[in-house]
Amino acid sequence: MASTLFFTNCHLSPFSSTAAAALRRHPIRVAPTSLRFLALHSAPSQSSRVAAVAAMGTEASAKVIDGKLVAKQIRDEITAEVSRMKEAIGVVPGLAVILVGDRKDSATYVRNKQKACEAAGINSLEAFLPEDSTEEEVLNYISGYNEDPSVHGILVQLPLPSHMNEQNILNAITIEKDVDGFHPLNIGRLAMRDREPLFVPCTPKGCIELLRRYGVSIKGTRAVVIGRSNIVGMPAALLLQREDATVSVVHSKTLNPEEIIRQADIVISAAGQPHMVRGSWIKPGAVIIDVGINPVEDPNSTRGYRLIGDVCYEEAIKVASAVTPVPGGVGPMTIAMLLQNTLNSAKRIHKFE
Ligand code: NAP
Ligand code: LUD
Repeated sequence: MASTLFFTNCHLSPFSSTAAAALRRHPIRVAPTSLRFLALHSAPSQSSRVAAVAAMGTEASAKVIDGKLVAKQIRDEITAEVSRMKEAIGVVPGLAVILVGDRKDSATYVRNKQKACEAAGINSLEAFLPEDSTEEEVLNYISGYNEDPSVHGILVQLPLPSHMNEQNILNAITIEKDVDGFHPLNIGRLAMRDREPLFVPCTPKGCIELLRRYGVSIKGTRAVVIGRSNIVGMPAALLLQREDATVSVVHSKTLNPEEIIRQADIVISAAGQPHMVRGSWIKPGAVIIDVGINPVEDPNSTRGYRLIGDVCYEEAIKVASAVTPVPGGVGPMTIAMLLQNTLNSAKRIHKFE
């Protein structure tokens, strides 16, 4: 888990922007929500349509977007495809994960990925390297996995220890096995018109998939992405733009974040700031995807902390038309998308439709 723990709730959250402080002095009243964006469109399958409608509930209150449920559905679909492929051509998809160091949060995520692979019938290989490993050692593992025909996806869990050059390491993964979608060639293609990346980064892909499975139409909407990191914010903005949203990106130097966020029909927040987005920052009826995972002290929890999002959930649920919870929102989708990318990689390499 990250080293800094905060104690916060919606009212005590440590706001980092001066604009946020100004907003607290002049709170803005919001009208009741509308369900403008929850008409189902081109839902992918009857079962997910049904689940989406069921999870949406009634118009009276905002809907919880159940990432855990959707991720489970996707993992079930993947399990069936993995077994169809194995029966047809005798190939089992393989994912290699490299974890350097002993960060607790990274170890948890890698363990969850490993378990999800096993459950779906995907072969999972792990390299656990000590914190003081050299960059060369990591590069050696990558070239081994690049050459290994039983490996269809390679993931180096981030962040890496500070003595390592992340760019060198991510660039070394062959783009055909770059199931994280972080290789500059994959990101470049994502950014360009009429180009197709081989893989799209899992967390932003999971956000879009949640919107799709909940029937939220993106085309023509105003979307705001909070955060511009290589792994979430930037690719999320590119994906929304590819889906024909008009996209603004808010970052730590943005002067009036809440003013911009309040115009958004869709918000994807990936700032890593506990409960930064208040109810009064949200346009009534907006759809809120909270990527943030922030540990806060909680003496009632066995772990001594719990996880909260970037968005003040209790306030957002009263204003938005739909909100993802933390945990149980985007996190499980990240893992489901990783399995999907790994399966697709194996299918592409073995030309299996
Ligand atoms: P990151 O690399 O630290 O990037 C954070 C981004 O947020 C930066 O672009 C930063 O702006 C911006 N930011 C920071 N404070 C802000 C503020 N007060 N107002 C507006 N923007 C602000 O983090 P990340 O890797 O993208 O992760 C973001 C959060 O998502 C974290 O909580 C992380 O744990 C979580 N996460 C969750 C998943 C999942 O599967 N659910 C996956 C990945 C990450 P600057 O660019 O100006 O510094
Ligand atoms: N590095 C990721 N670093 C961190 N949450 C994840 C993540 C699952 N190369 C690379 O997997 O995609 C990556 N590729 N990331 N992350 C974060 C990021 C990486 C975050 C959360 C979860 C993966 C997850 O399962 C659960 C939830 O939100 O419900 C909670 C899990 C818990 O600790 O209880």
